[in-house]
Amino acid sequence: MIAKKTSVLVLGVVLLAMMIGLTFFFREQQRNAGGPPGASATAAAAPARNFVILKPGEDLASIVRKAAGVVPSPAQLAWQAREFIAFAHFGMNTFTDREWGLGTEDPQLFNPTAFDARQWVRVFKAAGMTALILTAKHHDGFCLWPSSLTAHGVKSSPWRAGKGDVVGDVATACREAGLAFGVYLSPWDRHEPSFGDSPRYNEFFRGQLRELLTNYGPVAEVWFDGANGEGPNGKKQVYDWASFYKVVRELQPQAVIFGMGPDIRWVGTESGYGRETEWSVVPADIRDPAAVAASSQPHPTDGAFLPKDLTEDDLGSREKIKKAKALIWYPAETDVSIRPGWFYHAREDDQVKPPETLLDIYFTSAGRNSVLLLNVPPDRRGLIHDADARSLRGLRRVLGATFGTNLAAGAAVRASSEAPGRPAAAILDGDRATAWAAAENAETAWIEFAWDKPRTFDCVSLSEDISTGQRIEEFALESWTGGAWEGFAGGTTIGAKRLLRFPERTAQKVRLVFVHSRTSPTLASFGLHRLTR
Ligand code: FUL
Repeated sequence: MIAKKTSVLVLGVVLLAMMIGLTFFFREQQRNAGGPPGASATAAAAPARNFVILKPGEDLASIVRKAAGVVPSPAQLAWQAREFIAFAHFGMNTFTDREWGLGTEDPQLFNPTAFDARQWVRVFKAAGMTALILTAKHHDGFCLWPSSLTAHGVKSSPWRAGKGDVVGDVATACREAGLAFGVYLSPWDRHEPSFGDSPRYNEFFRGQLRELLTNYGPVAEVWFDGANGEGPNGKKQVYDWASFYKVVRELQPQAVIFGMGPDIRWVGTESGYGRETEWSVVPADIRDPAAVAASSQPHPTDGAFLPKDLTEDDLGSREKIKKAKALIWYPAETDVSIRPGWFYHAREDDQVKPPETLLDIYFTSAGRNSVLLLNVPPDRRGLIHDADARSLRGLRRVLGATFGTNLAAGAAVRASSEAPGRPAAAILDGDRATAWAAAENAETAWIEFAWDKPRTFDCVSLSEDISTGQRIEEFALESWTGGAWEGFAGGTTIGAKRLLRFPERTAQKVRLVFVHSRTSPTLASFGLHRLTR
């Protein structure tokens, strides 16, 4: 009896010692991480940042915790919420029927007959798009605004007797309609004589940026294309990227810089079909401008992409981050055109992607933790062609009918655990700003939804609370069917939004299981839907 009591006592002491040890270990981990492993730790830990430096030889558990502590900057968070953005390729190529102009085109050719930026914006807004990025200058160097630095642009065209300003009209139309406005300014310029004369062209480019970022109100996104070749004199340009970023930060601090830039990453394909597993936290070397250029530069002979990181299937798994020197929040934008080309060509009027294809693309871009940047090129009149507008209306109809109603609403929600102030009920309150989080350091968890009557659905929508980082590595969906839990769908990453489609299912209880998470999983929203065409 005494021996038994003693062994119970010894066991108790050992367990207590282990708990103290573990708590100490986790505290240490937290301190080393320089960021919070869980929301409740935020106040005590170093302020959350959108990057973290790793130590040489750091162990994987520590790296994973650090990865979970990397969060988007306020500008990146605002960009992510835009979800569906319009891209408008319009310029000299519209009138020459080319995709890449040579830079030698006569400005007299630019003459839209019925230009109306408000019509573009009406079409885009009705489609549910929240922003518009305009090609202020494509590779041919023709400027859609009256730049004081070159004569090659609208000011030398017959359009509005050289007094027109496409950038100005589009920026105003966006502002009036409440759409964010962004500019694409091609670094590669096949017209500008100073191109290739590196310091001179860098100054010229900074000057153009200054014009665009000073004269047209707030700019939400600056798009730096990776395509790059020789200038008119055959010389290669060495860009001073850091100085370009400085101009953007100084003049439009709220803007994000895409592509050949530090804030937003090219998803790695122009098909519209993003990767299944999309991490917004990736090794920092992916952002190196030389690497980005190598990825996005189509090969001169075969049109294939050079084999470089951005096009790989896996950018941010444990395998990838364990070899990194630093990790950054660098989320993906998926650019794709509604037509085969980026610019308008009358011969492609019957090749506009139908609503069905656009819907697929929406599911595999916005629905895979990315922002969808859909290009809809205005025609030679300077209007969005009816074929494109029709397709966008079709898409909107399906999206509205499908996602307008959340069949999960009204459920009784239960979770395996809750962090203080982060209740499960927040998932269904319709407010993305409130979220559930599992108890601190719970790397697995579940949430159960139960209704008074069965629900029939064939699609699910999930959002992590990315303001506290991206954490979920694998999840599964189960329904209570025939007296047992039965799996019917699942995936890896969730991030800002994850959409899944599956064969129709009817259930009165659904369980969402977080199989692996980098630290306590969070969920801002859960939706069950029925695809309605
Ligand atoms: C590419 C460019 O070369 C295309 O013309 C287009 O602008 C696309 C969005 O990016 O790199």
